[in-house]
Amino acid sequence: MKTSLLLAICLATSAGLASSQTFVSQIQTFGGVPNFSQPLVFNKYIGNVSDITEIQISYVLTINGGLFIIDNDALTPATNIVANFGANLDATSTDVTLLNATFQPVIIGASATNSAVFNLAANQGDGLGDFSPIGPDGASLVGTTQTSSGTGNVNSMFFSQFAGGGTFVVNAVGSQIGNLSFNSGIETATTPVNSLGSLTIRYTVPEPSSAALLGLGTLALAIRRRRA
Ligand SMILES: [Ca+2]
Repeated sequence: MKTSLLLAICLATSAGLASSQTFVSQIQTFGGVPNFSQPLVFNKYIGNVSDITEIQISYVLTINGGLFIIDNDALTPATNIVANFGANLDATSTDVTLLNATFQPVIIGASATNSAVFNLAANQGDGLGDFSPIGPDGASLVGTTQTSSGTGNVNSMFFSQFAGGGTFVVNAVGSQIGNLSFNSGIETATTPVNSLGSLTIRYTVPEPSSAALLGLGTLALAIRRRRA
């Protein structure tokens, strides 16, 4: 009597051969003196929305120049006044939804600023509307070059808006920042900063070559055993 046993072991593609991913990135630049809203045109991903595992939006914002004058016109000193002077960046769109996993704007309130702390004496004889930077009751903050950058991810429920070809517009919305931590009796005058920067949109999708290799990852092993 003979029996035979056929044992087939199939080793399916497992984690070790998982498909690699690649990035499809596009960058658009903006620049000028805020306030502005500059439309930047990006391409949608050409392919299936199901390919997309991540949509990342990043920004770089650089400011330079400008002058922020503060002048205490009150009869009392002003101490430890924090001055922030620079530019703010928001990314907005009416074509696509730029919200993250917690439904907050992906890029909002991104800022590059000059900051300094001032101690101002009580008013020294100048008056309202002269914006005198001369101390000890006045000071000025000269704009220097400052850069900030950051990244956010689009909520996956909106990926379909970014796929299938065509274009969409993202607005780089720049605005001036010039504020004081305490401003009672203090007047300010601003020569705006200049700003420049970029927005990058990056799709994470499968690497084509790896996807093709998935079909070759199966190993079949047959063992035949006979016994009398
Ligand atoms: Ca003054």
